[in-house]
Amino acid sequence: EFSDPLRESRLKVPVLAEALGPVPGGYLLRGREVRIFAPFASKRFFRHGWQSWSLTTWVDLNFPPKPLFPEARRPQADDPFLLEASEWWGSGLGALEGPDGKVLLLGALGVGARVLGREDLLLGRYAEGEGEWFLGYRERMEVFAAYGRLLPRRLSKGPPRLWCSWYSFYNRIHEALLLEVLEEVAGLPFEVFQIDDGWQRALGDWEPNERFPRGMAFLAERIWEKGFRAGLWLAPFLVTPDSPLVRAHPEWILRDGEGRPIPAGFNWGKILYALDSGNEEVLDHVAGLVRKVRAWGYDYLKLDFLYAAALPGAEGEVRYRKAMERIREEAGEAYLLFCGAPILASLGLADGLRVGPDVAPYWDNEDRSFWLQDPTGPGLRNALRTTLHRLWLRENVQVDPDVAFFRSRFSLLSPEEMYLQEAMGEITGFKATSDPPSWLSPEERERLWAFLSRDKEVKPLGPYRFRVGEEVLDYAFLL
Ligand code: 9PG
Repeated sequence: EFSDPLRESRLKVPVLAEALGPVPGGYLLRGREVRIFAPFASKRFFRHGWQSWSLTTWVDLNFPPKPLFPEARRPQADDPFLLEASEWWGSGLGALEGPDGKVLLLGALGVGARVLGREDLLLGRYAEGEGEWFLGYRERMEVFAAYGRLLPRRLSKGPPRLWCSWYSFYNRIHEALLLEVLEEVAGLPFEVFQIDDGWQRALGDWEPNERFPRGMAFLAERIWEKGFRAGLWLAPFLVTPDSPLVRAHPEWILRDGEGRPIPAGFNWGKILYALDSGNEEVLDHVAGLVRKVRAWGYDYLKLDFLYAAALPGAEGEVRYRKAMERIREEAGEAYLLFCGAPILASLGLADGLRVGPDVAPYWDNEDRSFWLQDPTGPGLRNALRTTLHRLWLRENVQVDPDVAFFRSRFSLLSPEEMYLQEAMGEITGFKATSDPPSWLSPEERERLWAFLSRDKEVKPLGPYRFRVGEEVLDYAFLL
């Protein structure tokens, strides 16, 4: 079928799809595969990465995507299909820039879709079954907003202000250390004290290790006593080949047609496997885990490496969504922060959603970003770039730009760099840090106090420019 759905924007765009009719800001299409023939040659494609850490930015169509190394890390960097392709594909949506600066956007309304971008073509395809699509041609911010209005929403009240153990102590946490920090943060207006990776015995063995001799319920109680909600990190669908769970239930591992485990990445010096989120016993196990940590007293759960539940990629998103619906049900009113999570398939279920790679107390790791061609590694530049291109999701979910740094101690960041991340906390409303107050100078402590206790007025001046309080910030230089 051939139609002209964008007549009102005076752009004649041939479309190969079933046309459903106009919606605010654009047009609705239907089909397993849809083709949009742009009547112009665009130099740039909006490439949307699959999960939290995946590259999301405008890419130059004159240069094909570069392979990411080492290969073993690809499953945790993006939808593996996107990284193997020789052309630019995005996850769920894609867009081209028109000659007048407006943006032609094609976005799936269902889960499990990919979009190919060429200078004069957007090709959308659902990995399985068919579904609906939004098509619009508008000013950049308007067209993304129009698309977002058609996606699921879950807007919980008041994005949290939290202390997270990861970006200071990484997995070297222990009970005495956390109790010490808890004393230090007690005077500050945090809401959540979140324990990150390092408390568990092993992936798949979610009991406290020997560094937490009095157990996790004990710590949760101390946290509540100080007036905070207790938060805990989990990677519920991830295991390593030596996890006790793998020995007990080899049939729970996600495998390909030949029975080989599907690679889920490489981290903590080990190769990673995924639990099969389509297996009812796995879902019972994960639901039991959520019930257990809730009973310990944790009502803020950081659910990490969630892409594992959707592997091998877009094909797994329907299964992922069903699994996460089950977790949402089990978690009740607990705040769920999804991390390393397929973005579009998480909307409507997550309270908070990490929308970029990890920050770090440095700007960029060039060994990784340049030589290994990996834009998903920790570092402030990578984190800010992808977060900036996902701010349009603010109307659908609380977007987490990751923690801000206030410390000059143990950090390579300049004050200007730190401020870019602090302001992102104001822009998103999601305010977190890992700095223990004892690492801060009196001025830095004052700054953290101000960050937590009042919200600055934020006014978007363009896609990368914001007025934050009295200052104007322009992030365009880092793209
Ligand atoms: C704990 C951390 C923190 C952090 C999460 C996640 O190899 N990787 O690609 C990779 C990406 C992110 C990552 C770890 C490894 O960090 O984002 O906040 O919770 O896990 O291990």
